[in-house]
Amino acid sequence: MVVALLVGVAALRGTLDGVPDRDAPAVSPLRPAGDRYAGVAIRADLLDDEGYAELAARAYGAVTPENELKWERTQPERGRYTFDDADRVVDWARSHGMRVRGHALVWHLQNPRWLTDLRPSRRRAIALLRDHIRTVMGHFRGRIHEWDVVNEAVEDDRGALRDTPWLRWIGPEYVDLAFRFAREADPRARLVYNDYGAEQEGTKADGVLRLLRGLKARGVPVDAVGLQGHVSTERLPGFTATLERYAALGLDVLFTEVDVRVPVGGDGAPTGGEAALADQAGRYATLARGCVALPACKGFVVWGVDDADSWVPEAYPGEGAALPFDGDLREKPAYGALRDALAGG
Ligand code: 9MR
Repeated sequence: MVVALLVGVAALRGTLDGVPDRDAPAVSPLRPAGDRYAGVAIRADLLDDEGYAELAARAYGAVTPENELKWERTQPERGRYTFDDADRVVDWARSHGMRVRGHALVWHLQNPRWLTDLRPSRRRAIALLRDHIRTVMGHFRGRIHEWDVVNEAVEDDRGALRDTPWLRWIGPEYVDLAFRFAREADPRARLVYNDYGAEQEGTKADGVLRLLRGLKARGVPVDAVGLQGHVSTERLPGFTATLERYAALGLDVLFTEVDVRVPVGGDGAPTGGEAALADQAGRYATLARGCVALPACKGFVVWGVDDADSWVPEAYPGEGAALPFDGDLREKPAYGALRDALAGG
């Protein structure tokens, strides 16, 4: 049973003895128009897979550590900070001439139990927030050019601030404070508000815009909005107009976690075959063209190197194959479409 399971996992990952044997294909790199960057989310533990690492370095010019900078990883115990995994990704990226986005300083998920179990006073909560932001950003000062300071603070249905420990402990001002502490911690870093489902018109985008407008009005140092871009091949109503509304606030716009999921069968392969892959390529191109058409759009990041390592199948049963490379690191139509669209084609 255990052996069968291991063989199954090995087959999925293309390994037999734990040593990955996936070869990186020869791809031409993404070269986005203007001063934009094209990036990819990377996991520290997968950097031992040479094919994975080589492909990422060949195709992309920037990196986001996928989980390594989240609170549970950087401050697993109160006052004890650990940066080994994040350092590994950051050092690897820099040794390949890639820039690094930091993700994420304040979020309601992937927090350690010691934190969520606390019942701090408002004053104590503010001190915790400041200490964390200061220590984490301070450690990476000069190596991480841009940070998701607050992630997913807006709820989906009403567009109000989501109920999180920080909202309960500090009140709505926690968002302002996080950005102010971030500016203090690294005055040269670009500071980003990051969220999902806000790249199309609707209550979510309205809520995000309302939050950002308030931050700007209060002089809070926010430089950009990060649109995650976890989408399917369905239409995105009001996509272009929504991007323009963010830019009109004087903010940069970034696509920070793009993937395009399609229906898949039990083997993880798209049930729609080539037509599904073509639709997916079209959707990548739409997002990338939206970025290139907008002078304020400065970056486009894909959420993972290949389909074997994507978060999507677990979160959306029956969907997956969401990235530009398949689980054997083979290039899918999405990659060429993304390359052409980002180049301005
Ligand atoms: O891709 C990440 C996955 O490995 C983690 O298990 C998951 C935990 O919630 O977080 C995923 O990344 C999320 C990102 O940090 C914020 N936006 C949504 C992403 C997908 O869930």
